[in-house]
Amino acid sequence: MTTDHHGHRAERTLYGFWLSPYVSLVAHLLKEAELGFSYARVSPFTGDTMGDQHRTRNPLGKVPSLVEADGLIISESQAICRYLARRYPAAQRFYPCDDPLRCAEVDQLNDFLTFSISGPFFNWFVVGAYYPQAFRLKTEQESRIFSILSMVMIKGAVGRLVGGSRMAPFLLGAEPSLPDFHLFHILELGKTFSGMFEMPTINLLTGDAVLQKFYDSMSERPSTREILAEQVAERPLTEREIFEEFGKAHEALLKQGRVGLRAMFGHEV
Ligand SMILES: N[C@@H](CCC(=O)N[C@@H](CS)C(=O)NCC(=O)O)C(=O)O
Repeated sequence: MTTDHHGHRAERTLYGFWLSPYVSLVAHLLKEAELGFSYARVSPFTGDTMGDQHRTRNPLGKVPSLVEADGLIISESQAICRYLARRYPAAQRFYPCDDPLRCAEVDQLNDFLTFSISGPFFNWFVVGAYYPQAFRLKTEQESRIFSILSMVMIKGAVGRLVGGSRMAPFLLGAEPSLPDFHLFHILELGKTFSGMFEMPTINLLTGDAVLQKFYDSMSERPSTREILAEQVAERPLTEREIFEEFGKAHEALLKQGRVGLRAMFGHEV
């Protein structure tokens, strides 16, 4: 049984770190559905996600993982959110799995977001800035080309999403649902990391009034404010881990990776 930071017995524990958009997405649904949880930090930057302890929660070595009081363990943010809605009626307001028609509407947005925006966005940021800076890779030219192509693809997909949704101010109208939380955390990642990695183009809010209105409406929600405050509080630790510890924790992986990159790019990396 886990305990919260006041030492009380906690019902469930969310493992991960606040700056992860996927961890924050799950936290968002938990908070909106008023499902209490405690938080335990597991960081990929120090190698903890690949450690034995976390691999018992998720053999794939990713966060978030959610552990329930009855021992159930589940990973993958979308799977966790769907599970919560199926088990707890309070979460169905945001993922209406009891209503096939409304749920289909939510699912199609979630799937588009995951496949065409969130995954490619993550790769854009990892290949374009995060790995090159954290590992000090000499791949400026290659990373720049990847970044430009990613930007074109992702901005196009975001344009389709916004153009094809109600945006009043949320994707499906006046009330938010799961894809709104997902979109918000992609936008927030772009906003935060564009500054941290000096990569202005990944801030998708720049110059987009409709997305900005969506972002502002999401930001007014108490759940969002709480999550953003946690992110701000944890940011110095996360920055230190990314820029000072990440390379050291992944030296073995890096050694192999450099050989491959050198062979592909034809120069030292
Ligand atoms: N599809 C997963 C993505 C989770 C993910 O990529 N999490 C990152 C942190 S933002 C992670 O655990 N990275 C560690 C690694 O890839 O080794 C989800 O939605 O939960």
